Amino acid sequence: MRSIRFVTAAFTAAALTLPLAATSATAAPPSDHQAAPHSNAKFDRLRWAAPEGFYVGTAVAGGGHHLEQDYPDPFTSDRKYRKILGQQFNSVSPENQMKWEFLHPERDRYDFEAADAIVEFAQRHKQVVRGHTLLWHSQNPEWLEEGDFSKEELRAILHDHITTVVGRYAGKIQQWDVANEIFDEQGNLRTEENIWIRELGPGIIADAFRWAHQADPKAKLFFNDYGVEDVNAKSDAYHELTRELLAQGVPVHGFSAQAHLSMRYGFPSSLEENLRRFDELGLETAITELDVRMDLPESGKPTRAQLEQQADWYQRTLSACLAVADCNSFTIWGFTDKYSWVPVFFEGEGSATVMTEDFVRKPAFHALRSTLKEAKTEQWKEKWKRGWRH
Ligand code: 9MR
Repeated sequence: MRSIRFVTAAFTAAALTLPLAATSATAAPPSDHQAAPHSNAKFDRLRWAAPEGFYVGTAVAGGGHHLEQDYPDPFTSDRKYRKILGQQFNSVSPENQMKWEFLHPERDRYDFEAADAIVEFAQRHKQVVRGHTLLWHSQNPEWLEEGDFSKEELRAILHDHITTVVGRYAGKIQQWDVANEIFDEQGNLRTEENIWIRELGPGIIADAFRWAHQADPKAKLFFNDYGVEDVNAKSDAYHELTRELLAQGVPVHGFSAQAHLSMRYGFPSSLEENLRRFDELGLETAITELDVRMDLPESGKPTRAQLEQQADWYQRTLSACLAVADCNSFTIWGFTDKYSWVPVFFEGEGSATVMTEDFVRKPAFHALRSTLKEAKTEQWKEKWKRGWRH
C-alpha cells in the first residue's frame, strides 16, 4: 500500500495537445504520434506509469458481453485486445463473467470456465483482479429470480454461492464488489428490485460481507455503485450504512464509485471530498468503472473539443482518487470503443473509452498516463526526501 502520494495533478495543456494530430474542429479521433500505437516500450504503459501500490485496471470484455452483439467474444478471440489488456493494466475486472447468470446457470451447477480464464490471464500478467459481483438485483439467472424458494432456501443459496465463488478464488482476488447498486437515487434500499433484500431483509447485506470474509479473509470487500461520485443522497446512504456496519464489526473494507460519466451532465465536482469522507471512516476507496460518454455528431466521430473535455474528465477522476490516501484502485470500463457497452445502452452517445475502435489512443489515454507519471515522480521525490532526512 502506498504511504505517500502527492498529486498536484496539474494536467497540462501540452499533454492534451500533443497527441492531437487533427486540426479541424470536427476532426476524427487523433492519430498517436507520441509513440507507436502499440509500442512495447515499458515507459509507454499505464501500469508502468502508475505509482507503487496503485492499480490501474480495465473491465475485461467477454463472456456474454452485451448479449445481442454479433462479434465474437473479445477476451477469448481478439488477440490485439488481449495484448493491450496484458500490457497496459495491472488490474482487471470481469465485465460479466463473474455475475450470477454466468457463474451459476443452474441451481446445482456452477460454470467457472470464463472466470477461471480471466484469473489465469491475470496471474500470468501479474495483474490483480476485482471480483464483480455477489449481491445484486440484476443479471441473476431465471431459476433464481423466478424460483419459488423459502427464506431458508434463499439464504442457503446465497451462502453457498458466496462461499463457493469467493472460496474458489481465495488469494487471487484483491477486491470484491460484495454488494452492488443496493440504493436508488433517493438513498432508499432497492427493496423491491433486489431479491435478497426483498425476501431476506436488509440484514442479509451484513451476512454477505461476513460470508465473503470467511471464504477469503484477505480480499477487500466493497460496496459499489453508480451515481455516488458526488456527495449526494445516494452516497449519504452508503456513508450511513457503512458507519453502522463498521460499528457492528461487519467486515466492510471499501466503498467504490463506478463513475459512468456523461458529458450531458456536469463533472461530479465533489468526488474527492466524497471519497475522502469514506476514507475517514477507515475504508479503502476505488474508482471501478470509469467511462465518459458523449453525444456524437452526425459523422459519428467526436470533435476535438469533445475529446479534450473527455480527457479532462478522465484526468480529474484519476486525480481525485490519487489525492485520497487509500484510493488505490482505478478501473476504466473497457479501453476501446470497439467493445464499449455505451452505444448499446445509450442511443446517440458513444466514444466513451480511451481508445478508438481501432485501438488508437485518444487524449484521455495520454491524460491518464501523464497524471500517473506525475504522481509516481512525486512519490519518488517524497521517498528520497524521507531517506535523506534519516
Ligand atoms: O458492461 C456490462 C454489459 O456488458 C452488460 O450487458 C450490462 C448488463 O447489466 O452490465 C454492464 O456492466 C455494468 C456493471 O456490471 C455494473 N455497473 C454498471 C455497468 C454498466 O451497465
